[in-house]
Amino acid sequence: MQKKWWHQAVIYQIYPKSFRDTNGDGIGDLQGIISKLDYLDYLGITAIWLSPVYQSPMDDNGYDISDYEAIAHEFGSMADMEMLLTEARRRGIRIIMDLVVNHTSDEHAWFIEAKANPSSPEREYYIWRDEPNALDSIFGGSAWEYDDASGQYYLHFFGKKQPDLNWENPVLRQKIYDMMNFWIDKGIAGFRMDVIDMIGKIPDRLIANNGPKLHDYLKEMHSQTLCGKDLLTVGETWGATPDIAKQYSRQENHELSMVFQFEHIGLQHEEGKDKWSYTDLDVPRLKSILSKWQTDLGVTEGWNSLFWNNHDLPRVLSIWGNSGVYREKSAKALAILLHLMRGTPYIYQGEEIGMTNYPFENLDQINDLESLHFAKEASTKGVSQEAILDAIRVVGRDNARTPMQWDNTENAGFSNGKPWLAVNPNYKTINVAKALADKSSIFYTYKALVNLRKTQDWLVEADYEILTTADKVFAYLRKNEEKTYLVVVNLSDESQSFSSRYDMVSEVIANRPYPKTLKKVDLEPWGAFCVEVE
Ligand code: TEU
Ligand code: CA
Repeated sequence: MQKKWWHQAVIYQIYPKSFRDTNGDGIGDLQGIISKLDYLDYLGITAIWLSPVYQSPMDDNGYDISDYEAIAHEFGSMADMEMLLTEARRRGIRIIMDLVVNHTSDEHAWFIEAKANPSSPEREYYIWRDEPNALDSIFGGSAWEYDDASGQYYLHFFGKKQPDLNWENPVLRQKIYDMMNFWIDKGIAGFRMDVIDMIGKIPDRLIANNGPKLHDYLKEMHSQTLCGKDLLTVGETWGATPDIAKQYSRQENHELSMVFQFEHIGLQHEEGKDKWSYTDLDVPRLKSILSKWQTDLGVTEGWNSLFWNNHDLPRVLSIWGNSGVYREKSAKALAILLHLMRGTPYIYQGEEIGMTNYPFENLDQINDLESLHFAKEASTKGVSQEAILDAIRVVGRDNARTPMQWDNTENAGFSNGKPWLAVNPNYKTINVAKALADKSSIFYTYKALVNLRKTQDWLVEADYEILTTADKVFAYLRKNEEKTYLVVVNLSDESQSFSSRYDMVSEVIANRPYPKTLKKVDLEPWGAFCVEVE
């Protein structure tokens, strides 16, 4: 394996709309991000994954792009974007852009032309059929929308305002590569690729993900844009198995640096059902899934990404940790567990201070397209309002999207105006200012983990081995030729015990006092530690 900068990187995801508002319109902006670069620098992160900041009608908060080479006016201007790149570079922070090329907005000039003029070349950039088939939109309902003017249907795997692009069209593909090069030339450090495993779709055969030409397209994209540039690319691939992930991320394949796999996230809901059928965490299954990914990808065959959160997922503390009495303890435990595995860790804004889900009480508080579609469909099927709200409170996407909590002043220091989405009422106790002032806060555990990632080679190279323990204890070894490290985490609200044959050599990180012996350790709820052993 050729060592790359992103093997020792930690990436911080920013959802711009909710990070920091500087002009009082209640919407986060690029100047807001610039104003917080010193904070991110202090945390120590290597790069920022910026959720979309391109021009957009914001039906899906920027995942519906109407101009790939312009900045959304809500967020600022191209000059602000250039300033962000410069200011970030000055602090050694790289910027990774979100690349949303499975679909555009219906307000993109291509789609406007395609609709207005069925004989235009742009018509072929999208997918039109005389009759709809059985394909469903991921947000609910049919994936086909009727267009009166031409009497044809267009495909949209997401919202109606997100028509799917036709990757079979070589002219369209070239336009996308040119656009990517426009951003690469501006000095960005890579791309997070939105639902990239859908670009090889074959609608007529009901194939959405992992279509037959997907990897050909990615290789072509690589040769036209990424080749020789040392950029980080991470694909969002809901359908990836370890074998598929190797195909994307094996270096000789010249496709992507890594992918986000979601197999562990699947444990948030009942097997075979949709995300709204939320369920309690099955710790033994979490152990086996994460361990499988650790061992199967190895170092030479592929590369993992490591994450608990993103802008589509509930706050991990609320779903798998403990957002009450053990909030601090469980946040640190989950962080230690994940960040000492092999792969590139991602931190989602607010995770580093232990932000939690929002106590939504009615649908007027919801902005998310997916949640609103679900509420509509579920109530037609007779599901009660209470059950709908329960599901949204547990897994709805707006939980991750409430404004970042900076301090205990009005609106959590996010904005002087009315925030576009309500601030979590717990901002007086959970905020950055408070976390920074307390050396034992969650923030400093994250800061220490980020620093370990940058300085400890074993985190990249050492092999992984799971240990047999009590069901709710997750313990693993990282071993290289010289050294062995032991990570032990109690993933429960109850005390657990852990025993091993190891002796402790030195301390690495913990959310509790280090044990005196490893022969038998009494682990309090959410206790976690890592030590070097022999
Ligand atoms: O998400 C892809 C996707 O499949 C999600 O819709 C996911 O299934 C769901 O959100 C889980 O709750 C990406 C983006 O991350 C998401 O924000 C966009 O809405 C979507 O693509 C369309 O661009
Ligand atoms: Ca603003």
